[in-house]
Amino acid sequence: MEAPDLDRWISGVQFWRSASQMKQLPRSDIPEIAIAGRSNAGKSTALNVLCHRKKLAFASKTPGRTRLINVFSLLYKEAELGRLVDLPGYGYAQVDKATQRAWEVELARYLAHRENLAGLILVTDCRHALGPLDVQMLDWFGPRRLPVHVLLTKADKLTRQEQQQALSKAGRIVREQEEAWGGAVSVSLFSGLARTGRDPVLQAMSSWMGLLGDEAAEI
Ligand SMILES: Nc1nc2c(ncn2[C@@H]2O[C@H](COP(=O)(O)OP(=O)(O)OP(=O)(O)O)[C@@H](O)[C@H]2O)c(=O)[nH]1
Ligand SMILES: [Mg+2]
Repeated sequence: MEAPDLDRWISGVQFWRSASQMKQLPRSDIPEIAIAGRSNAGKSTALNVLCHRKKLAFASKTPGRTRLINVFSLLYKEAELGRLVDLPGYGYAQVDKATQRAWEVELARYLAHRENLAGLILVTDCRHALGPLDVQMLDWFGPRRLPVHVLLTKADKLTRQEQQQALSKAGRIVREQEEAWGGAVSVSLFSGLARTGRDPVLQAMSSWMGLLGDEAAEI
């Protein structure tokens, strides 16, 4: 299936608000898609590229740049169809272990309890995809039985053959963990630099938000 409808409505993305702690985010019924991953994995870049924007989310060469939870609204004809949440990365080596751990716990709590979560985009560098911290996040998220899309980013750093190897390896890990991760887990290659690989993730997002049926056709 193509993703032209989503491509149209994703251009209605707008910054909504920032929070330093999950509990500052108000309860909501609007479907929320979280973008999580290791520090420096390429989350903010992926968000910008997915939305066809240059500086919607702040991407940086300095790891740990996203320290706030930044929430974006997906607006279409004044209706808010969903939200995208750009999360600070985990595993940021420049902060002490206790601070790292505190953030991981906070994130785990959000993934486990946020009522309006519709799915998770897990951004992971395709050169060392699905490392232990990523697996831990998915273990925590698994009981929700919500869908996950693993985005193997920085694909431009690999040859075509290596990309395929990375994809197979990630697919293997996902299949091995199927039981624990409950919800549907899809995997695809992506490059923020080359701006490639948008369609599979946009399709996943639109289906999570219930936009692949009549509503999408109408849009
Ligand atoms: N080559 C290449 N570099 C990328 C890609 N995506 C991101 N980067 C680079 O990786 C670095 C980190 O990117 P960000 O998007 O800020 O990563 P992040 O996951 O949001 O990082 P934190 O917010 O610090 O956790 C930047 O220097 C980006 O330019 C990609 O697809 N290919
Ligand atoms: Mg970021």
